[in-house]
Amino acid sequence: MTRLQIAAGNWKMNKTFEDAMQLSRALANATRDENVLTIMATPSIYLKMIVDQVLHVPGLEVAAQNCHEKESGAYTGEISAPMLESIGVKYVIIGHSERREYFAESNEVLARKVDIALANNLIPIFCCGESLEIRKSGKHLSYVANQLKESLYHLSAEELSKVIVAYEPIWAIGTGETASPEQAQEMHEYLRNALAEQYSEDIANGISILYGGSVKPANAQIIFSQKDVDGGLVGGASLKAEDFVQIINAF
Ligand code: G2H
Repeated sequence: MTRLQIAAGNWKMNKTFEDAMQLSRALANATRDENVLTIMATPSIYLKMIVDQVLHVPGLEVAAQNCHEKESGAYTGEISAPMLESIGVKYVIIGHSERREYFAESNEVLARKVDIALANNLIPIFCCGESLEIRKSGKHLSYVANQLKESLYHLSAEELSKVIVAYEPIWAIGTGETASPEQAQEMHEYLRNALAEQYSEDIANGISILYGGSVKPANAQIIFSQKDVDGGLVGGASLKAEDFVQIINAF
């Protein structure tokens, strides 16, 4: 089965307005493989402007980096899934390890965020991954599979088929240290098998599983060439158009 290949840039809390618009313009105008779904997860304050800017650009989409678990209400400072849908955003990152760590987002909260995203026609990019401590204990495979279980397995097969999974080992995030291609493949294959067992082979084979954690132009190709790696969720290297374009073209 051919799965969607995806290069998603997670800008995190970077870029002022002018710089953000310049980066999205550069990506819109770049010579890049349009068969690779390219996603820019921008700071929420710029989402509407960037959605409008890239509206007719093939293969280029916009994601939010988070959404609240409730539809609406007295949650000062938060952004809801209906708000994102109303400005034309199609994707939302859910459960990034920085959200889990700094904002105490549990698997249960993330399950609700996945639900609210899907209910509002947003495609969740669901992040999972283990700490160095868990990797060293040798329990990383079951730990990450459990994150999927607790946040995704309540979904129907039809709902699950819409989700993109991103495996991001915490020890490789922003550290310059990358999981080896073999370590990435081992985890992706394990997760795909777990999804096949819970749902079906067909469904598991259709789900794009991205790798994240210090992906850069120099290592993208070898990581993306692994059988169960369908692309990357890229932080630091997505902040410069020339680097990110090299990553997009590395499939
Ligand atoms: C992991 C990744 C993007 P970086 O957080 O989600 O960031 O590529 O900088 O490690």
